[in-house]
Amino acid sequence: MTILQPDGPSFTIDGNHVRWANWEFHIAFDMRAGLIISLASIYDENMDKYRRVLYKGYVSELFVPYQDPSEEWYFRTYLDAGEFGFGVSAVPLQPSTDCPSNAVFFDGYYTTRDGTPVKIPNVFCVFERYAGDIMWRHTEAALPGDTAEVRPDVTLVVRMVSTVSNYDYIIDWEFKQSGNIKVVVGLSGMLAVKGSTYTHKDQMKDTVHGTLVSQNTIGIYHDHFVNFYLDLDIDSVENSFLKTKLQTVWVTNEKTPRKSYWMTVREVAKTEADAKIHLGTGTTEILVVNPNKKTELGNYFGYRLIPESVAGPLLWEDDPEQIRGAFTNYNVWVTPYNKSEKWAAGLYVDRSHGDDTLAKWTLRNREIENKDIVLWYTLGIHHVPVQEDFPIMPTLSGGFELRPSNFFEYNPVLKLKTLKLVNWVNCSVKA
Ligand SMILES: *[C@@H]1O[C@H](CO)[C@@H](O)[C@H](O)[C@H]1NC(C)=O
Ligand SMILES: *[C@@H]1O[C@H](CO)[C@@H](O)[C@H](O)[C@H]1NC(C)=O
Ligand SMILES: [Cu+2]
Repeated sequence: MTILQPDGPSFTIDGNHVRWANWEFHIAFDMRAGLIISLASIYDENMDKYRRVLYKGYVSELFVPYQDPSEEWYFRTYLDAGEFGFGVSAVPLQPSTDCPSNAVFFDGYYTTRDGTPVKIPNVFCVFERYAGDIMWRHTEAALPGDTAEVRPDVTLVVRMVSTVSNYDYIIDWEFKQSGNIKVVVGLSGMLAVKGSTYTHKDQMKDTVHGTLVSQNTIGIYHDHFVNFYLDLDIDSVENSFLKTKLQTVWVTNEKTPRKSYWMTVREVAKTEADAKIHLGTGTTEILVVNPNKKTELGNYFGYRLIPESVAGPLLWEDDPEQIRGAFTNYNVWVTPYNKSEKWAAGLYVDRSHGDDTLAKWTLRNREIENKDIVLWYTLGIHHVPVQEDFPIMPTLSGGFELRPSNFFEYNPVLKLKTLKLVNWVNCSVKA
């Protein structure tokens, strides 16, 4: 496979600053969080300036509770960032396989307890991706000759892989010219397995807490919860959090043949309690707006969170393990910015009792309207192992997207030119 960029990549790197197409942002390595994206701003052609979207975003914690209550397994309820270090566990990316051949690599540094610097070479890669996707298109059938306009979607990906003992987490931050930021967490690696005398499912009489994935080998049920800290600054620091419910309205008058339609009911979250959301229970749009700035048409500048994964915890809230992993009690939380509140399960999580978690902080029920706010989103995957996950699991992905919502006056990629196609005859001859 060949990827050719004869004029080089179309991003520039200045220290840890990356500029590409209409985006600019900063990347940093942190022992605990791994990849940190900050100061992400997008150029607005209409206003002729860069506009801030994300002040800071990173993986704040992971919670991986195994579902086997036996003596040897009950305590396996890992908090991967706080206990192991999601950054310390990051691995050097292999050129051309972990990242495509047009990728540019960054090294990461951290210090050991005695102050010795340690380098993780190739800890991040940055590359332009064209995967054959469509950015936007339309065929105007009413015009002669079926006039069609299509723009292919070229995006920029920042990648890190963290191998926390048995599992490999692939973290991608993908920037799109449309203003979307797509974050994908891919799971691969090895299952945590338990030895057993069973070699066939028919022998399994007592309760086993998983799936027989190979002879004498049980893949234990577990969850993966990944919490993202998202300090959005939608075109400046003071923002508000809105929940928009889509509600069905039943028609009672005779003026329309319709029996029903839906309307939006918008609610501004005034305090932290208003902003706790269980996803999957209703149709709610999650929106961060700048309540002080509107488009020319009068809509607040905003960005939506589009969650792909809506799983929540299945443990009792008073289970000691769930108290430690209480940041999973809701998929979405909003807090006022506080420099001491960075880690969803607390600063010191090892053998913690859950005294310093999102669930505790938000009990103060602070005001969050028109303030510097932080959005916390937990992506969850319930993992019932299957034989195909053994011995190495093909990547399973989950993610979310941040998408402009009345942030621009109109489609920001409308004026983009289409790609110029080049036939590299020599290249195919060599191959
Ligand atoms: C900031 O967070 C810390 C830790 O949760 C807390 O002790 C402190 O009171 C918070 N400050 C404010 C202003 O909420
Ligand atoms: C293709 O190969 C020919 C002959 O070797 C050379 O003259 C030409 O510059 C090459 N074209 C490209 C695009 O590399
Ligand atoms: Cu798993």
